[in-house]
Amino acid sequence: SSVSKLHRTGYHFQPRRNWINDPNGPMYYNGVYHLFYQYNPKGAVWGNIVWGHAVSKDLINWKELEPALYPSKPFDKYGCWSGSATVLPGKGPIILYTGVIDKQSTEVQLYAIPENKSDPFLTKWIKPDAFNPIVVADHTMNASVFRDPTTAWWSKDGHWRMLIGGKRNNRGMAYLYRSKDFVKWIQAKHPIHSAPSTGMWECPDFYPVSLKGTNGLDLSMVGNNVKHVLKNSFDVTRFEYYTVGTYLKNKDKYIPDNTSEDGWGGLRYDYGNFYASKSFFDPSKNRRILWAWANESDSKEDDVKKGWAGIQSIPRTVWLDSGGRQLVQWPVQELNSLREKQVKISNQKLTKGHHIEVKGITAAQADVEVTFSFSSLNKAEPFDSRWVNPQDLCALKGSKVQGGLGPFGLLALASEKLEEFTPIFFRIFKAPHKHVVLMCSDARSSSLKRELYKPSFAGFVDVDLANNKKLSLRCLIDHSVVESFGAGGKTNILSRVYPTLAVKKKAHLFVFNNGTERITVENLKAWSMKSARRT
Ligand code: DQQ
Repeated sequence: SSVSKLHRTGYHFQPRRNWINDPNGPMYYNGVYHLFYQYNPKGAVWGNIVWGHAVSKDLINWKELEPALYPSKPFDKYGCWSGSATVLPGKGPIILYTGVIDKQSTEVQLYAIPENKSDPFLTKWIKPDAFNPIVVADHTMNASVFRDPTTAWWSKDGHWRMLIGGKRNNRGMAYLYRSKDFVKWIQAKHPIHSAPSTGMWECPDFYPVSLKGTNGLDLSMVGNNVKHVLKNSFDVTRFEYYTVGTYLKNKDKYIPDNTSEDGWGGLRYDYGNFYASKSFFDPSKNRRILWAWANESDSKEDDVKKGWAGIQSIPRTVWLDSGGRQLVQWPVQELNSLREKQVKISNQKLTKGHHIEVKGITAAQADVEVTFSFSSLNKAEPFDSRWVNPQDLCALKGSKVQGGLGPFGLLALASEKLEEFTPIFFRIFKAPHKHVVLMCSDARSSSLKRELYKPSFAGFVDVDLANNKKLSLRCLIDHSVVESFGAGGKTNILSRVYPTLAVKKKAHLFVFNNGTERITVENLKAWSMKSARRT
């Protein structure tokens, strides 16, 4: 039906129909990228979970295969939940995943191997009975919050190690396990890390990042110029947090740096709709790639009507910022192969209250890169130290609230007369010793439809404007997706929106400024995006 098609994505991954959630076991093997995902083969709501499977040569165009893992054994009778893939040198890939064994949601950890390693798409997977389940919760643990094994890493002491997410009382836990042969696993005495009052840690991810340059590192890589990242998905709020820190190998401990707040209030990959993420190392291009699930923001009833729910983010290359305090992300370069018609704007002045249309592209399916500049910071409004939560601040100071330096940015998925639009913008404040940059993607004005979740997503951007009075923004617009990268990927926000007027050819794109300081659109490039091939 037409409702089902209006908001379907052109180039963000989604299967032909039905529900999806977490990305699972992403990997590169024998020249092929594999993406598995939590999938309900029977409908557009969560349930009957199997591992959907798609393969690609370029991370953009995907071929959907039959599910790779589905309940077939007593140990995964009630669901094949999230997990990861590890490519063992010389031996091929192994999947570690969580099986649900009963209606009480008792969770065990399982492994699966390809039936035929030389099948180019690894379509069939087997779950050997001999050692499965490979890990069960011991009597001190809560087996219904014990899941999502990570990719394993190998250490010179001859052991593989991996993490499993969990909770003790209300403490989030990343349990650590060791194995010599990948099938017999022993729990380490202590979790690699835990934090009080954070609730269940779902989908942990743990990996090294280089202190120099943007290259990714294989998991087993440890050395001097390396830090580690630990990310957890907090079941309670459905937000993810990560820290940058040190992995003390001898002690099997991970210690976050004192520049990384640990727990609520910590760093986030994305300040929007981005959950259960997972990264993998791509040896063919020496990069680490990050995927996440972006849930719908419409109602369950809408999803049933559409016949589908859930998409994957654009795969993002991820690396450590040169300051060493945070990560930076950028859409994989392969995405550029979908760029079609291009339009440009340069050196365009924007005085207060002005918006200018970016014409000539398919604004409902586009890629936009823009750099804004301004000549002074003097008009930045005073920052109130009580504004600790950027999302609240964005709700208070939305795009329509006039400011000093900002708000300025883009109006995406806008109807001609602006009855609907999703503004993605910056607003700059002056605190006693620094400037505070707010980046906002405000869904409140995104749709005339009422029964939608329309949050004013926002994050702060850690940039030094004193020497460089510029801010850049990239937006991937895809019918019901606005995926934004601020300041070269330092602060990112994925939002799901469902315009009723600003659809297909009736969608428009504008640049705007609503602050008294004049803003210059130094350089804007926007492209119509082709749809990804889906077979
Ligand atoms: N989704 C899976 C779990 C995981 C959760 C179930 C995170 O394994 O903890 O579909 O979204």
